[in-house]
Amino acid sequence: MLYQRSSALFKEAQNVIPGGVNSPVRAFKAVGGTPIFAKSAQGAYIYDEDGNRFIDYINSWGPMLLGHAFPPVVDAVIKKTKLGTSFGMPTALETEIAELAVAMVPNIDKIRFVNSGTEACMSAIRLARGYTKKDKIIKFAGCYHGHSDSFLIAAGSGAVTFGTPNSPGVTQGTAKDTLLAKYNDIENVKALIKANKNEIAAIIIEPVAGNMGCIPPTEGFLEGLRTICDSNDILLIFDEVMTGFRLANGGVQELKGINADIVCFGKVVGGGLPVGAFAARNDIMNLLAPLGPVYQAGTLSGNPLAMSAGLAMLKAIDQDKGLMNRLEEKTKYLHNGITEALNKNNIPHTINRIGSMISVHFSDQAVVDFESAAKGNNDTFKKFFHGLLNKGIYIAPSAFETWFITDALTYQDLNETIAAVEEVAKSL
Ligand code: KE4
Repeated sequence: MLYQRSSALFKEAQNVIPGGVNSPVRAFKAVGGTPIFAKSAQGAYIYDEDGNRFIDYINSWGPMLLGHAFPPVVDAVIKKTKLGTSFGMPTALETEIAELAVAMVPNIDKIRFVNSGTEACMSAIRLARGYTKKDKIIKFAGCYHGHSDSFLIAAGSGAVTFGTPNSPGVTQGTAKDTLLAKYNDIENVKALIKANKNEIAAIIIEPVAGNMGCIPPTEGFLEGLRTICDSNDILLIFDEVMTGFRLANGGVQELKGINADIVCFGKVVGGGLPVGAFAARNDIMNLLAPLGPVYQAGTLSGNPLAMSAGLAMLKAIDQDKGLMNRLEEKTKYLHNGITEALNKNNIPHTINRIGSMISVHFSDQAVVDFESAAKGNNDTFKKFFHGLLNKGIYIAPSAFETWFITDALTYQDLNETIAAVEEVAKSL
């Protein structure tokens, strides 16, 4: 593969955009090398500025569940664009997508649309604090809820004390209200709650983690969180920015039969345009301005282009009763093929998979939390990433990310991917 054009574009970009990218993970820092610049995409394929074609397993970090340039989304956006791109006024379209989302997702009465997953999670925390009149939150090491200050927190000094900022610019004043727990460790959560009695407003979690690779909840973990929240007047927030409308029409709440108090969405819900959302039952959502005192706003929230893309996406998902099963089958097929290819070359690895989310970890231990995910061999991952990239397979440029399967992938694409893995495995 040649990347001359991408290399030149990257040099230019770095003069005017920090690190040459508008989101850090795109810069290939975790795997080295020069990021490739996308020129176009169609279905399961990305085409870069050098004319290379890649089978895409990032899919814009999740939104392209039905493939790039999905015709109903493209048609809806083109049609809507000609009627005006934003009004800053309510539109019937917002009600239509809200009604559909509320019908698809269990345990929510109202939904508020915003412009990103970060905004959705940030607003959900504020709402939970407003509702419970308590300040502290618990998040889990390795879970990512966007870049608002409350979430950019590393583990604090003691196991049950408050967190410390993990980015300059985040104040200690903010960090003191965020506690860090271990994913899949219910006893650790109980200890945190005991040490911070009656101070915790919410527990926010990726109910299936996707930001330390894909890590499903262990048996009973989510149920345990639900019980703990019920007996301690704590709201349970499911961050379903990745899993929403991907793992089931109703997300993990439907898949696992566990009710969250607030649910956050992003990615798929916008069909590739900037959309986030948060939703809950009436007694929580009615606290939001202009109804209630909890303020939250946005110039482009619910804008007609993003809503038309999102509505086309949700309609397609809602009406395609075989979609989730097809996605699961394709992901299972890929899982089995990669396992066989790596075992044939005696490469120690662990693959985590649930629905259309899958991740490959070069570790011979189970990957159940951030600590075990961090034990993966990153040098092997870097070789794996670049080896696949040079064979036209584009996976996430970090071992701490998930591959996103799209329904546009054919079994021929999957076979091509498995063959590439087998080839690359020979040199790992
Ligand atoms: P955005 O603000 O990037 O739309 O969403 C933040 C967010 C919230 N919650 C979860 C579970 C998420 O995965 C994300 C964003 N995911 C990353 C990929 N791991 C986005 C990629 C990027 O940062 O460029």
